[in-house]
Amino acid sequence: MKRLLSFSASVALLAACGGGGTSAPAETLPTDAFVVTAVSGLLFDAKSYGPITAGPIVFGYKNEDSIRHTFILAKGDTKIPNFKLVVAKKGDVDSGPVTLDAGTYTIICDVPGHSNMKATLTVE
Ligand SMILES: [Cu+2]
Repeated sequence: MKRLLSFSASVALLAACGGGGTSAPAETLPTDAFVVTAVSGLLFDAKSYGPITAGPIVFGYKNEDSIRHTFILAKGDTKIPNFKLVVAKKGDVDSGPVTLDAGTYTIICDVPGHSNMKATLTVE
């Protein structure tokens, strides 16, 4: 019995240490997230997204490019406060909740030089 216990403890330890070499476990996207992907060529994977329903929503952000990208929402010239997703490298994901009123939003990446990374999000 004692042997069995220590065996499973070391398996758990191995599993926890497996993979990337970082101490934090890899983040995964919530299954209910609305996912936007950054792709090569300083682009999002679509020019427009939605329509989605107004209210609380969880966004997921996925990086299929090799450089850092961010995900910010703006309505007109006003950025939605306290909401920013960051994916630093290929394969990274980030997610977070935000509550949106109906309207047309712009999805922006604010990394310097990425000013043409823009897409439209329709909320109704
Ligand atoms: Cu970018």
